[in-house]
Order: sequence, then C-alpha cells, then structure tokens
Amino acid sequence: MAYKTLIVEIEEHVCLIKLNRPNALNALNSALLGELADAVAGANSNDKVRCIVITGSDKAFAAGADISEMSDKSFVDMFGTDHFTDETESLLRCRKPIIAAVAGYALGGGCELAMMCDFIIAADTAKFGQPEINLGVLAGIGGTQRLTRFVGKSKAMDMHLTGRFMDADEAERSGLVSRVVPAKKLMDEAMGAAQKIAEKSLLTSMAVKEAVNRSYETTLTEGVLFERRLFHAMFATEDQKEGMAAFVEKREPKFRDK
Ligand code: CO8
Repeated sequence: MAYKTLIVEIEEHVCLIKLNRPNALNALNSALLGELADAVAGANSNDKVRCIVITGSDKAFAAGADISEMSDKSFVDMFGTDHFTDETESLLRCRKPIIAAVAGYALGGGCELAMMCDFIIAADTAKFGQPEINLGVLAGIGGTQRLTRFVGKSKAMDMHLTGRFMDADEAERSGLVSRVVPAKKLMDEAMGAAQKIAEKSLLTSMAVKEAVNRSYETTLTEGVLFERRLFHAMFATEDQKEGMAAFVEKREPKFRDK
C-alpha cells in the first residue's frame, strides 16, 4: 500500500518504517498515526517480517502531536472520539520486536511513540522532551507513565514540569535509550540490531517481548512466574531443540519458528 506520510520498505526480514512529514518535523497527525497503525499491523501479519524499525529524519524523529490539528479541538472532540487511542493501541498490539531509531527531536507524542517501541537507539543528535506543559496541556499518549518507568520519578517530573529537552548522553545515562551512536551510523546500527534479532526464532523473540513488557504490568512474583511458564513452553518448540543442538554441535542454529 502506498502511504502519504510514511515510507515503508522491507529489507531482508526487517520492515523499515520512516515517518515522512518533513515540512512539519514529522508531527503526528491523524493521517500519519492511521498509516503507522496500518503499516505496523501489516508488518505484524507479514510472515517475511521478523523485526520492525521506526525512524524519522535527521532533524526529527517526530516533534510531537500535530499542534495545528489539535489547537481548535474541544473536550467533546477529544474525549468523544478518544483521539489517537485506536492508532496507538494497535501499535502496542504488535507482537514482533520494534526498534525506534531516533535522530533529532523526539518531543511530546514523538517521545511517547519512541517509548512505545521495544527499545530506542539514538543518534548523538537526539533530543527527547515532553514539552506539552508549554502548550497548556500534558502528555496524552502515555508519556507521564512510560517516561517515569524509564528514567524514574525525579527526572520524569523535571522533564514534564519544565518542558526541558534531554540530550542523547543524558538519555543513555538515564536508561531511556539502549545505545547512542554517531548520527551517520544510526541507520546501520538500528538495521544491524534488527537483522540480528531477525536471525533468532521469532517465537522466542515474541516470548521475550511479552515477558519483558509484563514486568511493567505486574508484581515481581507474578512476572517471574509468567516468565517461567513461557520458558517451560519453549521446550515444546522445535527451535529450542535446534538452538540447543546447534550449541552442542558447535554450529550456527537454523531456526524455523516452529
Ligand atoms: N505540530 C505541528 N507542526 C509542527 C510541530 C508540531 N508539534 N513541530 C514543528 N512543527 C512545524 C512548525 O510549525 C514549522 O512549520 P512551518 O515551517 O510551516 O512554520 C516546521 O514544523 C518547522 O518547525 P520550526 O520552524 O519550529 O523548527 P525549529 O527548528 O525552529 O524548532 C522545534 C524545532 C523546537 C521542535 C519546534 O518546532 C517545536 O517546539 N515544536 C513543537 C514541539 C512540541 O511542543 N511538541 C509537543 C506537541 S503536543 C503533543 O505532542 C501531545 C501528545 C499527546 C497527544 C494525545 C492526543 C490524544
């Protein structure tokens, strides 16, 4: 499907989704979020795809929700339609791993979108922020909850209350991003990580994703039990047999997602 606000390519087993509204620094409007939900759902159901990378431009991953689209909306418009809820929930339903490759601004909804991915690889030019307070609102697609889980209460309060930006080094120190690389190497690094993930058993990747995400939602005891049950379940797969046999036989495994 041809999109107006995205460029989508499948490279080997990785689906690369590039946000593409350059004149608005990839601000998230209904069209873009609708297309993104569609592209992610398509990648999730495409057997060829084993990992997804979402990225923006050199200048901006996304500079937030589209302010011009929102500025005249009323409470009834926002609450009545549950603005953006369907789109973001469909993103969260994706069972395959999603990497955010962030260069430049990831602000407001852009920062929230990056945090909805499974991990973030940042260019040294990346700037994260939740500056909604400057507009007389607050984060609306998970920023107060997710940023707090990533960086802790003190830093999250600082970011949301002052609206200041966090650079890539601070984001790495704080646990918001998993790695920082020079801007020129961002896409090689992100696609390399995605290709590495794509070599694993997809069944196992999906189990890892489910188990780590469960840690956000439950107690330690319940989470550990959930992990253990998934671990046990892996022993019903051919990929567990293949992975362990390959180790014993000192060869590379050939996973078949079975
Ligand atoms: N929305 C719409 N247009 C934008 C946005 C945005 N968020 N950000 C930038 N643009 C546009 C600008 O209007 C400008 O357009 P034009 O050239 O037509 O005037 C173009 O992009 C380039 O922007 P600037 O000229 O401002 O570029 P600068 O390099 O000077 O500044 C900044 C870059 C610092 C990123 C600046 O553009 C900025 O501050 N942008 C707004 C950042 C922001 O406040 N983001 C939060 C938005 S609110 C939000 O995300 C809420 C999410 C929850 C939604 C939940 C719904 C239910």
